[in-house]
Amino acid sequence: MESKPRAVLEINRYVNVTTQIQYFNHISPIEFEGPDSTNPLAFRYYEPDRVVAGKALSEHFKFACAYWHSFGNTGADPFGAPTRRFPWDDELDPLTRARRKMDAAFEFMTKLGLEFFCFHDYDLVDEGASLTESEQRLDVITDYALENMNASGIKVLWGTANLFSHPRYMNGAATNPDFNVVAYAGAQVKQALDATIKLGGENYVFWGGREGYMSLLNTDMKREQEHLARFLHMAKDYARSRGFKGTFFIEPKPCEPSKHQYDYDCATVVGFINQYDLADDFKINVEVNHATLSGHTFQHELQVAADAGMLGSIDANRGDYQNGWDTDQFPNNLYELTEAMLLFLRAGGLQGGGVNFDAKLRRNSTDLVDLFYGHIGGMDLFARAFIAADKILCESPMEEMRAERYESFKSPDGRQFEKGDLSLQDLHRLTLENGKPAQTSGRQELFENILNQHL
Ligand code: XUL
Ligand code: CO
Repeated sequence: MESKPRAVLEINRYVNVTTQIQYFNHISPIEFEGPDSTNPLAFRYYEPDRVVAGKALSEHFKFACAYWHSFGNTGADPFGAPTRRFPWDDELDPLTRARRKMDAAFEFMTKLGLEFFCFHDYDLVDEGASLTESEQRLDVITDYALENMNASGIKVLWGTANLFSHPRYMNGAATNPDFNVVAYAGAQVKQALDATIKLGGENYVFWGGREGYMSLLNTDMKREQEHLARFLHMAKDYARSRGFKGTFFIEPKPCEPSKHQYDYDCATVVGFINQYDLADDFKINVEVNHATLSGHTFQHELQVAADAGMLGSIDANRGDYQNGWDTDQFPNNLYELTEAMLLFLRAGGLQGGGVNFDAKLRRNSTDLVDLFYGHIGGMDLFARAFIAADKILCESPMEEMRAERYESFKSPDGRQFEKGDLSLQDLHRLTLENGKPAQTSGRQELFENILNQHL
């Protein structure tokens, strides 16, 4: 590959061009050193330019940094105060604080070779006292973001609006029973769409943390879901009228913070998108920990989205099998991710999106360098799993073994069944003619062994 996706690693970007401020000055750019490297600040598997399955790894993944976790998560939890004090948070003025945070973000992404980021409106800058003040702040900070993006080559994978933190959304945003709150949410989405479009964002996400209910006793569910659909149409129509060509993603999650969220899982969202005539513009952003919270595997959710032609993007992280909440840890399970990458490859990759590390450091990981370890581990794991999955598909008998299980549908009767040319009476007649079916092993252990042998 001649083109260098990591051209962003220009030495003058280690110090912010305008401010000369450096936050990660003890850390050099992270390079690929191969599996034998003992350097904890190097990639062992992620070689951005390496071509696998016809494309450079960096193009398959489009790795993105989640602005809210990496530069906003202080380690606070419901039982304890923050454990991390980010140096940029020492600034008292909100716009200065936002600029310093952005300096840190661009220095971090440049050193790591992350070519994309994702943001909520109020990750970029604190919400103002009024909508107008928020809008003014966003205007200023998006100008500054553009300067940094132009200097570094880093792009926006997707933008979104935070419609869940402010108390005004305690009863929902687009699904709030109070029309005035619905209108406020609309105003905020307009603003977030304007910011995303200004920054050349490739996609726009809707995650509805408060779009659900705490109790059905006080909720008109059908009406709320119709409001949500109406709201999404309005957002889409507005963005299209402003020239936005990207894809909208809905990000399913079953619960937390609501007791029940309307975008419960991929199957629910596929149904919603189709029912409300949103399929031309909307696809799905599948998050690993949201999948496990809904009682499915990540692999299952990828498969459901892919089968509906809606596999848009991935929020990469992992949950904890003993805990019932969204722990958002960095990915580290090679076996499971390889299984997921088999589906990713079979689906032909993501439609418009990328792999966004919606993952946060543990509360007791308190150094800035820990941010590097988390992302290096995640990027390396994706590369390693992807390379293994490609080998399994190209070199192992797995695909043939899978196809073989359906071989009988190649018989004349099997073909007729698939075409819809047989009736239930035909199945009755055929069974009388053919007798008892022979027992055929599903060979699950062998499939699992083949996967394991390629790790
Ligand atoms: C919450 C979550 C969000 C979305 C964006 O669980 O995943 O961060 O990704 O709003
Ligand atoms: Co997410």
